[in-house]
Amino acid sequence: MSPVQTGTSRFRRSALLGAVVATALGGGAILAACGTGGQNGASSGPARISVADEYIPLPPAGGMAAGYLTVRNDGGKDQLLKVTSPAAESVTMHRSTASTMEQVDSLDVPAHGALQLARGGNHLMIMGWQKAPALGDELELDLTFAKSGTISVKVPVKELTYRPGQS
Ligand SMILES: [Cu+2]
Repeated sequence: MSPVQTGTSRFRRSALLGAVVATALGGGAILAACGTGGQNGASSGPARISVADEYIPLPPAGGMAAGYLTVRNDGGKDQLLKVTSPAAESVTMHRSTASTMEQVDSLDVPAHGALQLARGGNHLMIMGWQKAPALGDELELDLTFAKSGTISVKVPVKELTYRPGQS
């Protein structure tokens, strides 16, 4: 899915180094949890990222939009570092706490798990549209990961009440 093929040998070395550091810090449980059936401990392998359930609820004219998606990972851990869009000036990552939300510089993508950006939780905030989004538009988001490079997704604009799993 990644359009960017990173240099595999350099990549493997840093991934292995990461595993050594994690073990030294007492992260053995991570390896144990992911160790079944993997060659050389699955969590030390490359991240294998894909994006699912992406959508943007229709924003008020010219206004700020939220962006939701799920980053799935069938490999070692990764980190979402940056999101940009050619359709908007600014895309930021936010984490919701009990009563408020805060902008963050990165979001962790767990090994053999998923990073969820969903209503009420982590989300993207998108501002400064080149052109007001309309229902049915597909807006490009470019997600940059620490290990997996940049992945571009076309994100459909949906009704405000949309939930993933509906058509
Ligand atoms: Cu926010």
